[in-house]
Amino acid sequence: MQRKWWHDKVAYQIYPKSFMDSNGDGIGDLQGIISKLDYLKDLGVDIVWLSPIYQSPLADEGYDISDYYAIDPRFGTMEDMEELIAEAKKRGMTVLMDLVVNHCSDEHEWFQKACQDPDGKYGKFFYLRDKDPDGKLPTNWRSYFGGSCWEELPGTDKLYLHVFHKKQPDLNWENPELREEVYKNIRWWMEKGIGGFRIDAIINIKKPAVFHDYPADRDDGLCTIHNMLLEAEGIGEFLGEMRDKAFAPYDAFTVGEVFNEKKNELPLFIGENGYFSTMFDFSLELYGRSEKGWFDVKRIDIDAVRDCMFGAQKKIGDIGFYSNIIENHDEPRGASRLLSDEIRNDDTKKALAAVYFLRRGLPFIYQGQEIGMENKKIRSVDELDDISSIDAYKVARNAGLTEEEALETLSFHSRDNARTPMQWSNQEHAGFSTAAPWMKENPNYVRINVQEQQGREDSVLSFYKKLVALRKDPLYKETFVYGDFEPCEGCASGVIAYLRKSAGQTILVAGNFNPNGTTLQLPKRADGETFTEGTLLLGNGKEAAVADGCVSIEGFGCAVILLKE
Ligand code: TEU
Ligand code: CA
Repeated sequence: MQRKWWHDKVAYQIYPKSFMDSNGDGIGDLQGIISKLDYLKDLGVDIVWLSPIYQSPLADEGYDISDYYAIDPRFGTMEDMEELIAEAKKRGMTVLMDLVVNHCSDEHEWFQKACQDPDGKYGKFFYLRDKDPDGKLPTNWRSYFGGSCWEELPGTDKLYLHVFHKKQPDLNWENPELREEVYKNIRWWMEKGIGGFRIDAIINIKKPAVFHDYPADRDDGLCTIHNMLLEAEGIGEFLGEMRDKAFAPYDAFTVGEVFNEKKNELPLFIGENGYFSTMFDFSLELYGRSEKGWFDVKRIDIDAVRDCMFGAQKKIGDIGFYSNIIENHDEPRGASRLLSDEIRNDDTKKALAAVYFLRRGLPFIYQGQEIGMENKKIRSVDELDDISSIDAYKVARNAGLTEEEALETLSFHSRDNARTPMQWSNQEHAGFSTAAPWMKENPNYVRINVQEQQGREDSVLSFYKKLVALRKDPLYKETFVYGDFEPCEGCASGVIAYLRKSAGQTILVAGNFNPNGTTLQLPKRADGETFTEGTLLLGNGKEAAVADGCVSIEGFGCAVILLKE
């Protein structure tokens, strides 16, 4: 595999609205981010992905862009952005923008012009259909955020397609003029000195040649959008063109948000000269999902976490590099979702960190994950900000859940869980702002915050720092970055363990998520002998020891052990 500059790096996702507020309006901003660059540097971060900060009505919190060339005043100015890029560069870090081009905002000039003249140039930037006199919609597709995908094009006798919210009209990628506009924008940002992009919802850009209904899967008579995605063929032409015309000339680093690639498409997406540098491994996020809605999602336990993590490693092999995550701005907190109430504590948060982070691939940390931030308790539907949570609440109620049960579901799944303000200190508003934040802080900030963890040797934050440093340590880097991944089979339930191996070096990564101790069998050495000794490279304070081809680990322990060959 061809080696790339980013393979041995560590990435961090910032959700700007909730990261740090510099001017006391309760909204996180670019100057706030700049003020925390040293914190990120200290953590060992190299690549910083910003969720969208472009001009936007914020109907979907920035994933609805009304001007791709402007910064939303709530986040700052273009000068602030240039300063952020420069300040990051000074510290050896690079900034990624979020590329949201499946759709724009209905407040974008293109859409406004399409409303004025649907048959003109900008009408062709969208998917428009004539209204049927009988009111029948062009298709029965359900948008990701609920309800039909079709909405009246204001002031016209037409409808437009939106697979997300109605304020997010889909852009028509079949139109070469639209595609050139996208590439122009990418090049413009690359010229500004960013390192590349995280690419939003990209699989949705290709639609089937003929639009038609699929069998309804809920009482609303609509069907999931996945039907149309499955039928759509030929996304590669668009993605290959975007790579060649926009990314490649700048050697841009790109990470795709790809949920539904088809079988055998992995090499095309992230293999040698793939469409993207890397894409997220979403196997944990996809686990247990139900077409019925969030209320029907299956809870995940540690054995399922292990199966997801190992399955993805097996699938990717050495085709390319996945980007590894346990949470992001669309998901509940990893510590809350992946660790059940009975086993969630600082020790298991560290164990989870070690096992996800040291797999093959590029590790991403989502803001607050490094201090073990958790879900919040949602007590009322009025507290919800996220449009998809509001829909999920309705879906749950329609399916017969009580208000209490529906709120319970949301406390577990809501995207708002990840969007509460970053917990910097135990001061008022979690040190995020001097004013009341746009979204209420999680009350547990008094206990879980950066300030408290910063100087404390055994904090979750200190563990993350050590983890980052270990992956970059010249002594072990080759193994962690490029080494093979070999699962330890036959472990007890609740244990995740694997080996990372390169020529002459074998490192065990193991987490015991049970309250009781466990002993696991190690695979044989390359020479057929058993491992009998090891050196602990990183642990969480619990006992771990190698003897006679086995490793024993105390309850809730984790261990990264260099095995003696
Ligand atoms: O998400 C795309 C997506 O399909 C899923 O994240 C899914 O819609 C979501 O989890 C439902 O709860 C991307 C962005 O990450 C997300 O924040 C945006 O809302 C969406 O695209 C539209 O731009
Ligand atoms: Ca602000």
